[in-house]
Amino acid sequence: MRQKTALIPTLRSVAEAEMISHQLLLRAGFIRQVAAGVYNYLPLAQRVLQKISMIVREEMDRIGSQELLMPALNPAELWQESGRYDTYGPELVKLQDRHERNFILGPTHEETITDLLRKEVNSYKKLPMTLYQIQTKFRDEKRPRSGLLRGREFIMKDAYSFHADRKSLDETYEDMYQAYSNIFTRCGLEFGAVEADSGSIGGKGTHEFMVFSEAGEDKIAICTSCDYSANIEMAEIMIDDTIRIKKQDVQAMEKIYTPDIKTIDQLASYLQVAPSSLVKTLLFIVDDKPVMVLVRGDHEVNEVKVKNVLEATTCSLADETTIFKVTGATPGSLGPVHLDEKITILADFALSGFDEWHIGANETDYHFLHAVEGRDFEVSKYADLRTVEEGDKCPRCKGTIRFQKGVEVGHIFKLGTKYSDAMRGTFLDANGREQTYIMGCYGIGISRTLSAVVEQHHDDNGIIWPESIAPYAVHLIAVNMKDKEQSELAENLYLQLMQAGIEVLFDDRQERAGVKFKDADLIGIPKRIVVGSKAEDDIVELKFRRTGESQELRVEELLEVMKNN
Ligand code: 9G3
Repeated sequence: MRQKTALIPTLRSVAEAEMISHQLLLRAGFIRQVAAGVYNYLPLAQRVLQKISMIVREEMDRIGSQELLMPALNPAELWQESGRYDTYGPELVKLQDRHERNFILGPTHEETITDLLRKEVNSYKKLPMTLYQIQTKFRDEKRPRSGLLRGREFIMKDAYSFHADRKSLDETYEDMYQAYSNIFTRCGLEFGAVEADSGSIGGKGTHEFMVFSEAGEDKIAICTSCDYSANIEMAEIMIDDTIRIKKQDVQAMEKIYTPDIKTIDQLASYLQVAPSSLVKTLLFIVDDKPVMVLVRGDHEVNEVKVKNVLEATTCSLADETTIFKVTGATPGSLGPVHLDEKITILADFALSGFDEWHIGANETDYHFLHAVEGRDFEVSKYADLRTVEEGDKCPRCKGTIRFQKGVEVGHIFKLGTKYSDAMRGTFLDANGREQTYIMGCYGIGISRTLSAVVEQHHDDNGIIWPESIAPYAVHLIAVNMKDKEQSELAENLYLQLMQAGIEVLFDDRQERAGVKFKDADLIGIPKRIVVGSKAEDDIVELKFRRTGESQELRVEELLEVMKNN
């Protein structure tokens, strides 16, 4: 491609753009914003997207997954059938056709594919079957941000697998895990596969592929001694198994007046004790029912764990009005004593050894001292309910947990029968009995992967593309196009490189050398050939973007080197 006529609108600086990848993609002329969370992918970006897609296709095809293409425009009925038309609310892009029939723009395709399979694949003989597509998805994010990392329109590879039994699902899951590892390795990413929230499916039902980056929105808990890693949304806590003998003779509860004390820290300084000896009480609404959750004063409640312990689908903190209705008190004075018996009380494992609890009295501005579990109130269930913290012990090896930030580029799930049950997706087994498919689903953010690569591969001067997904293999630069020797040699090289099947971007612009080199650094093509003053001797420079190393070569040598690399 000749740069003279290429659409590569580089910029010396950009105003906004919080993330380095967003900034560099704008400055290097790869993307332009069309609307909040909606982007044009300019020619260079499109080439990178195509390369990432080809790697994805090769790895998917290798494990026997078949490519198809489903529509972006989907009838609302399918989403009503699964129940998700209402549960996803405003994030789902909804629209009507001219006959006022309801449609959505697909944010993911579990419904569409289940509908297809239930009509077309009804025998165990066709199973397992895995299908994938690479397609633009639509999600009306509340807060689109960070360029391509959280767009309202983005490119995703989504795959779905259908199985007659669990074992088959496990096998495909393993294949996908391996394929995803290959894909991200081939894209030049440093990543980790971390255990993630599997909802009520349980077990090791889901992994997120995380690219380590300070710019990431996700926090990952990583053990410094073993290979345990998990999203902090669900990272397990090591259960301390020391047996504690509780004191038997705790004095009777005492009610104390605690005006203006709303937080654990305030209560701790008022009572002159450490926050870790106090109990934090929160009220959640879990599947429409109030649930009281108790953790140690210095710990944080993990909503995802609360939801999973109760095998629920929704969980959120109760608002003040609800709290008052349920307990008769304001948020700073909640506790498990004298609570309606019908309300579930969950307590974190860390509280199981507490002899006496100092807790809210369910009466505004009052607390109880010396409450004893079993005597003054009952806990419905002890469980792992708190969020991990740096320095906690690893749940596998008792090593130390540290945090890292990451960007999620892939996610694999064992779905089970959630969609096939809801939509009656069935097949006949070997005995002629009707069975529900067991499903898996597997996603890769293609446009996200592109920005994650830039996030990991750049320097102060610009992007440094890994060869596997670089928009071009070589950037050919004629320092002075007005110089006849230089322009002729460059033109000649351009033709020869193309004939050799090498992808070349040829900077044939009548620009100053400084401008050309700055642009080349910004764009980040891995190899650069500079045709300069030694053109008359048939000598050019070959320079590597990553290391900055360069060597002078005669043209014949250069062509040999290029063909062999
Ligand atoms: C929606 C909207 C947003 C969503 C979803 C549905 C996330 C939704 C999860 C997934 C799961 C997997 C197939 C590929 C791998 C991931 N955001 N998810 O289901 F309606 Cl508006 O997408 N899907």
